[in-house]
Amino acid sequence: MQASRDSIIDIWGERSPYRGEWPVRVDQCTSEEPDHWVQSACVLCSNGCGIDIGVKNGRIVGVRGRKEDIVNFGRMGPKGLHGWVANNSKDRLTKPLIRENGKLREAGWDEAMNLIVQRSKEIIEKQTSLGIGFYTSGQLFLEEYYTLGVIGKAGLGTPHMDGNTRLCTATSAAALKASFGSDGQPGSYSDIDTTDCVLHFGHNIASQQTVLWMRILDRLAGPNPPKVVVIDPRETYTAQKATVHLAPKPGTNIPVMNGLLHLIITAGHINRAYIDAHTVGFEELEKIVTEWPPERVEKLSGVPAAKLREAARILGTTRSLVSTVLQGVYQSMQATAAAVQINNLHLVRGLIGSDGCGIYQMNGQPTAQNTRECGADGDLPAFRNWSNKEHVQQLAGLWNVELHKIPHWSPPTHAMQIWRFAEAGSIKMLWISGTNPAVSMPELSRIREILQKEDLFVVAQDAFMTETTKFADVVLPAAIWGEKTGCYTNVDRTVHISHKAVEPPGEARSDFDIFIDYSRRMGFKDKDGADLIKWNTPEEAFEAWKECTRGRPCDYTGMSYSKLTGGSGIQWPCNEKFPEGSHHLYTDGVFNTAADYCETYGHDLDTGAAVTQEEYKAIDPNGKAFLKGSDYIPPHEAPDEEYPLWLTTGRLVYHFHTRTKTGRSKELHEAAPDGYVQISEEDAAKYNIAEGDMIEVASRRGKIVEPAKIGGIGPGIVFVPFHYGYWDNEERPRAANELTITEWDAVSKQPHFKYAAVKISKTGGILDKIGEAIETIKEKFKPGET
Ligand SMILES: Nc1nc2c(c(=O)[nH]1)N[C@H]1C(S)=C(S)[C@@H](COP(=O)(O)OP(=O)(O)OC[C@H]3O[C@@H](n4cnc5c(=O)[nH]c(N)nc54)[C@H](O)[C@@H]3O)O[C@H]1N2
Ligand SMILES: Nc1nc2c(c(=O)[nH]1)N[C@H]1C(S)=C(S)[C@@H](COP(=O)(O)OP(=O)(O)OC[C@H]3O[C@@H](n4cnc5c(=O)[nH]c(N)nc54)[C@H](O)[C@@H]3O)O[C@H]1N2
Ligand code: SF4
Ligand SMILES: [Mo]
Repeated sequence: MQASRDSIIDIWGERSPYRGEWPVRVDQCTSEEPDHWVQSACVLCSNGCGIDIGVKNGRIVGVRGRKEDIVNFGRMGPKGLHGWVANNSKDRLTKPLIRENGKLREAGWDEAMNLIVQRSKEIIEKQTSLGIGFYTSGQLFLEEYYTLGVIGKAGLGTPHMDGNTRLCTATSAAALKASFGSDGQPGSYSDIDTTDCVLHFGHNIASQQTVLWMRILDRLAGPNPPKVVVIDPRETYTAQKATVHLAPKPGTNIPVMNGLLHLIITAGHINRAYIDAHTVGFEELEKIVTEWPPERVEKLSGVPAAKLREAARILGTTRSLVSTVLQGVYQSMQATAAAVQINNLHLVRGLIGSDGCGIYQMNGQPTAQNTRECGADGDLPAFRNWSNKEHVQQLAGLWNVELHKIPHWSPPTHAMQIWRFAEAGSIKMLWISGTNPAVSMPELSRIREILQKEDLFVVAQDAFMTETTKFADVVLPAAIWGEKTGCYTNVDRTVHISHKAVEPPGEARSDFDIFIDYSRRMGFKDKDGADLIKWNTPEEAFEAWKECTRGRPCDYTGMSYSKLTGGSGIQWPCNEKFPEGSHHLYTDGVFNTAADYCETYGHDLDTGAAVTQEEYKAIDPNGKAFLKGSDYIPPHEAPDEEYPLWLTTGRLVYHFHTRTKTGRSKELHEAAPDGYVQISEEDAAKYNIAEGDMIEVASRRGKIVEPAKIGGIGPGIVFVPFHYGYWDNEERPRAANELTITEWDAVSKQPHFKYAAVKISKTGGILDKIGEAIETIKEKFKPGET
């Protein structure tokens, strides 16, 4: 590989100290000199870096950052620089597979699709389309989600459609809706260029959004650097740069946030005029947080009162603030309630809608925003409200179908419930696309059992043979990034186009083509007998999508394929009023909460009970933001005598999820070849464990065996990266989700991957043959380097 730096060792590259305008630095990694470059964006995290794909002789041979892109100004991180090699990997799926006599065999597209259609029709005949469920991704393209969303809602009429975004950033959407009336990030990455303070809440940004972290590192190296507050139980790379690092016990985010808000309010560090003019609910919020003096917070969370005070002083006095929130909140106890407290912090201080003031209820996956926008998850397209009949009618008009065709008698089924219905037998066909639940869902023994059920017909659409496709009845080979054209939207609403650079391998087809093929074979029509799906190309789908967004918060009507091509990505809303897109939402302090406009009528943050349309109309905030408090609820499972330790799980800088892409890059694989269990020095001594010892971690649901990594974490807490499953190593149980719990947040329905009670023990030197891998881990991961 020829690269502008060795990003495995030098993760973030050279500093460009600045304040104001982030300088350009073009990062690149190629295996050969490309004969041409094709415009794209990276699909290995939600940061959405603008990149070009290098092509030679019809093959991808490298990538480089786009210097004109407002997201990255040319920069790339290790995953982006190396992950592309997976496209060329020899073990790509190239033909459909069908299960026959218990074994998968190759089949033609006609045979595979006809089988899916035949099964669909049989199920519909017996039990209506309620027997069919879809479990999709945060990694397909906008045009694919919209097509799938229309098929599910107006073709089949099933409410059972959701994505792995439920595991990922359902809480982001829920928190934004709860405070501001609709999804959509208020801020812009450009806020980092001038802000005085950054807060990372349950977000290891240094590892997980490496390029955004470069922007912060460059600010830290420049004039008037921002203060950095980090709330994370582990001493992550991010925490190492913190002005103040609060390390709460897992599941205690609410006490910490209530404590911070209490100190800020009692010190008088609030913007009363903003609160009065633009919010509702301050008194109730104040009442709840008053119960949380620092000493009480310390008792529950372990965060020293003095440190909490220091953080409150910084957050209470800063003149601008950028906050990021991610899985340490979204996948932990009281997820939505805790994420909402960040919105509250910005609202009570009036730090929103202007330069330097951004809230990023972060996304994780590159296209998660589009799953939510397009209605391929449990939302209606373009942030419409399923319990507002007029919104549903708008969609019926747009798609030219009867209102009753679109399921809106109850909330769309969330993923955890879809899996439950499959388990219970009422869902008979589950179509999985672009996700690997046999590694990424909680409580894997249960997921494997469901996937293997005799009476569940499983379709899995992927580029590789995975732990999930292994169990499918039909496997469809998917074309992926670089092999198809489409758009996607990153955290700060920047929309990028990714052009097709090369042909997919063998007979692999894009998800877009597969979904349209299904629709045609099923004969889905509108009410005049015309084809329901009226588009044949991604560009036509994009044009249809634009119409769907007209007048909604995520207005794309001012964009086009040609406008997105040639320069930078563009931030929505982009329409007549904002032809070049918009950096900020809510600049005028008017939020999307009006009863006829909002995406939700809201929920009780503690119980998840829905507010009805009548109740909402009675209190219509009509443009004011909600301040919503919440009191502490203890985690559903906590350490006890039998399982005395907290488990938490997460990520490493070098791998993306179940490693289907990053595990196929030699550089990334060798940088982090195996999983591990991170424990504190205190626990290592207590259990007589040395670095690299194989240890067993057991919960009530399963067990894994992993080498020990000591340090960088508090006593009583165990951390396991969740990347490692079985496609490349079946020797021992090692997937973190063997241990995790089937529980979810009351409001967002996002599962709780961030805590469970476990016990650990030494395995007594078995499995020595992977000693070499352990040596590499010891070398690569010094304590704290996570
Ligand atoms: N390298 C890499 N980057 C990625 C990904 C990847 O797989 N690899 N995936 C992408 C995706 S889809 C996502 S969703 C994001 C996720 O990005 P992050 O949310 O940053 O990743 P995690 O490691 O899951 O969790 C973040 C932190 O939460 C902390 N944590 C655990 N429990 C608690 C708690 O109770 N409270 C608090 N405050 N913190 C807690 C953990 O110690 C961890 O450091 O990353 C994206 N970027
Ligand atoms: N314990 C624990 N579990 C977790 C988490 C955690 O922090 N801890 N995090 C959760 C989060 S935030 C996430 S996002 C999930 C991620 O979990 P998954 O979604 O299961 O992870 P991926 O490995 O990204 O799976 C994506 C699959 O899609 C395939 N793919 C890629 N591109 C395309 C395409 O264009 N078309 C098709 N059809 N397939 C494609 C890839 O080969 C891969 O198999 O894991 C969740 N699970
Ligand atoms: S920060 Fe995310 S989007 Fe940017 S290069 Fe890295 S993985 Fe890709
Ligand atoms: Mo995610």
